[in-house]
Amino acid sequence: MQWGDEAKGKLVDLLAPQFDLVVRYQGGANAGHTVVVGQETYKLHHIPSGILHSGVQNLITPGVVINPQTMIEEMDALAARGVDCNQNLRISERAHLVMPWHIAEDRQINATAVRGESIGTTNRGIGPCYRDKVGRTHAIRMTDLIQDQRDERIRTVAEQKIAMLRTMGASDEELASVAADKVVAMAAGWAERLKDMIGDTTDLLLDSAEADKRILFEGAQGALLDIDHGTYPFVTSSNSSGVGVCAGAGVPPRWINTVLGVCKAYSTRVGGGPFVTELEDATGDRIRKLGNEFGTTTGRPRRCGWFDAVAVRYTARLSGVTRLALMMMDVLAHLDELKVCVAYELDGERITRFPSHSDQLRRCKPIYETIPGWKQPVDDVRQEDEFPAGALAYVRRIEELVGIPVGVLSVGPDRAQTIFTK
Ligand code: 2SA
Ligand code: MG
Repeated sequence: MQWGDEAKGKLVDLLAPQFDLVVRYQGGANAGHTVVVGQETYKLHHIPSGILHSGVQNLITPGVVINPQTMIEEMDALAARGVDCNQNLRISERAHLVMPWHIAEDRQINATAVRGESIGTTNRGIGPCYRDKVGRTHAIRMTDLIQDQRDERIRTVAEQKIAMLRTMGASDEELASVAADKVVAMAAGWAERLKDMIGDTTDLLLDSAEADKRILFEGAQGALLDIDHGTYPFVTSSNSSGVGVCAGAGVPPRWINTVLGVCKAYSTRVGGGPFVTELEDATGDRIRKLGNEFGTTTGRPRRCGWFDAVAVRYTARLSGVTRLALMMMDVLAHLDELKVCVAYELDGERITRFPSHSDQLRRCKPIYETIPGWKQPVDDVRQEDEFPAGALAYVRRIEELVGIPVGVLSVGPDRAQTIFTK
């Protein structure tokens, strides 16, 4: 519901046993989904967070962009810990490949100031890959990897990309990393390793929906990073809000009946762009420390701030959320006083609508309501009635402001630290 890192991975892992399929539908290796099982921590980037359950089929569908090298490394790391992806992971032949040149191009994007600020991407080649997908002339899809013309196709694109990168001022080292011979050889290895997993996930998904199988769609990043509906241009390059499910996965809207909107009990953002409730002070530092707010993929410190009900009300409505999951309640338990943003002041006017222009959003000042902290740890809470009254008052106020009931509360990273309320 916010800018990502709300702990979707934890919830997907927890809910997965109730489903037949877990489906990733957008984003790529920019995602960082953390799943904690007892003493073990798994950091997933490409692979759906249902992978730890052997009875669940995991799909990577057309809307995802795949870096095969990263994906194979992730599969190997899981295999070393006893998780076998060969049986229960399927990859769409329609999904696009993040190629080495996309990573080089991403660095150039980050070196460019957009409206006075760098977007601060994850450098995973996401934007350039989606750009080529939409542009069509330089794209390479999973299906190309297993066709006879693979080498020829890669060679043609590599040569054009090298010429382009040269004009963009890429270093010799960067140019060497995308040399045609090198990439052709790498692609042969990827094809060999992945060929048995590549297939028509759209057909499989439609068959599953028609057979009344239970399907869980796992979003990546956050709704405010959505390319069409987020804080453009400080967004990712895919539809990372709820509206992205259908196009990315390849399912018609009629099959979606429940939408769980995952949000933190406060806000974080990593990368550039406006952030109305940001705390650039000791309280922000405190939240970062208590919540261990550092990027899963890049290790970057996350910007921290108060819960923004204007923003979450917007994304909850946009995504058709039926229940909210309020995560990281344990972090707020340490603070004396909490604030929730109930409206913005824009150029002297009070608004509750989320502005579409990043410059307008930058000018917005938060209008806060102060709520007393409950100052009591909640890590050991296992039922709703065990929460301190102050914590429940906070939850009720968020429900009112966002207009959606909270159905899940999380008090820590462990599976057991999750309370289902309604
Ligand atoms: P990109 O790389 O083109 O998608 O970056 C564009 C913007 O999207 C943000 N973005 C993210 N924000 C939060 N979490 C993400 N995943 C990682 C994590 C991030 C990390 O889980 O921690 O490790 O830094 C993610 N992926 C993309 C990004 O910061 C840009 O603002
Ligand atoms: Mg994350």
